[in-house]
Amino acid sequence: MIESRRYRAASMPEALQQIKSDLGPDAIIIHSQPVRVGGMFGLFAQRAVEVRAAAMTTQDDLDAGAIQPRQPRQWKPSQLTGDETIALTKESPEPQRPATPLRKVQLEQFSQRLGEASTLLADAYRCLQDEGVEDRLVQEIMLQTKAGLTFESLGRPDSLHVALRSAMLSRLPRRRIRQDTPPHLICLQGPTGVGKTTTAAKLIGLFQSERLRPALLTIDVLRVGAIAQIEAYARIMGVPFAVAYDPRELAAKVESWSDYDVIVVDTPGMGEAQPERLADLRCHLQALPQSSNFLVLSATAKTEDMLATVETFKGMASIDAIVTTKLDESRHLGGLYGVLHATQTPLAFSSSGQQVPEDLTVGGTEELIARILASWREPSLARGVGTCLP
Ligand SMILES: Nc1nc2c(ncn2[C@@H]2O[C@H](COP(=O)(O)OP(=O)(O)OP(=O)(O)O)[C@@H](O)[C@H]2O)c(=O)[nH]1
Ligand SMILES: [Mg+2]
Repeated sequence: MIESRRYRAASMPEALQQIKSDLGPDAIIIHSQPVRVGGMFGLFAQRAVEVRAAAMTTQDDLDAGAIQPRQPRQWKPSQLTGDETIALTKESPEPQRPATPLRKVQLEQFSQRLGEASTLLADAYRCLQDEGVEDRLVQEIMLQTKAGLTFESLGRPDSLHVALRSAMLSRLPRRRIRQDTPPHLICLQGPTGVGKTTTAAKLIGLFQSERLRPALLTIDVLRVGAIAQIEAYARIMGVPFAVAYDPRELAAKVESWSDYDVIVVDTPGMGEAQPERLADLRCHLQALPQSSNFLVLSATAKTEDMLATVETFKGMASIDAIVTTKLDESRHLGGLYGVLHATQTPLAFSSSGQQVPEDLTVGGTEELIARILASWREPSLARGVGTCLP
């Protein structure tokens, strides 16, 4: 939340001191102007400065007392013009030095930059909310973004974009899966219809393009047509293929394929509503303790469903990475970002289309963040907000 308040003080240093103690050291000045207060019939009025300042606040800030709730203090109604203004009284105000023209221009430029920066930050805040990033996470990202800004970068959309992107990136795990040195055994798991089999075929294509020797295994003997579907992919791509009907067969096949660089295992779709399937999968995974388990999640799923799926599959075996599919069909990706953040599980691959093997990206975290931020940059730039000052 952005907290904005108006102050009046005898001098700028006095106002700044009060703002810092009120809104914290990171408060920014949005606007300031000299004013005259008091007097009678236009006579004996004293010079003062009126300042509007803002700071990003979170509930934590309020709870921890970093930002004090608004309180009346040394209130002199005769010196106030607005009920939001906080007047800082002094027995004998120091005479103010008149601003030189150069200082005045600098001050105006500074105020303008701050105004532009707060517009951009507010736009970014709204964009993340609209994309479905959970409120608390939006606040954390915005605070980190603000901390990453320098005076020179204030009000510059490109600099703010960099700070925002790096704040979002830094909140996700950094581990990466390398396509040229993948794990020897990759097991794809997940709910029904998310794209496990299609992803398995895409991975085979990817590893072949790295001149590796992949092989394909399935334990999905439940769905009608499942074996035929994956067998067709194996035939087209010219890789060894096998079906394992029980954990013993699975372990034996993996053992006999130890010469292959990478073995991709496809599994039947399931969720918490199918406890027998989950129990069966657990038995198969126990036969493959060396396997890297990749959970496949469709980006079109609801955030709560994705989180529930992660919990369900974590109960089978540890999840080493997430693979996301159907990015091409999802309009808002903030929920997926939140799942990666909440689970602190790396994104191994991203799929955005049905084309095998083309529509697969290794990793995809940067692309995900770029897509989330795309709707922020466009409206701001279109309105010409945040042009760079000389
Ligand atoms: N648009 C789009 N469709 C995809 C993507 N990945 C897979 N699909 C499609 O999703 C459908 C289901 O894909 P499968 O690979 O059979 O899904 P699965 O998870 O193996 O399904 P089950 O084995 O039945 O649990 C197919 O029509 C795929 O072409 C993707 O990234 N984008
Ligand atoms: Mg399948």
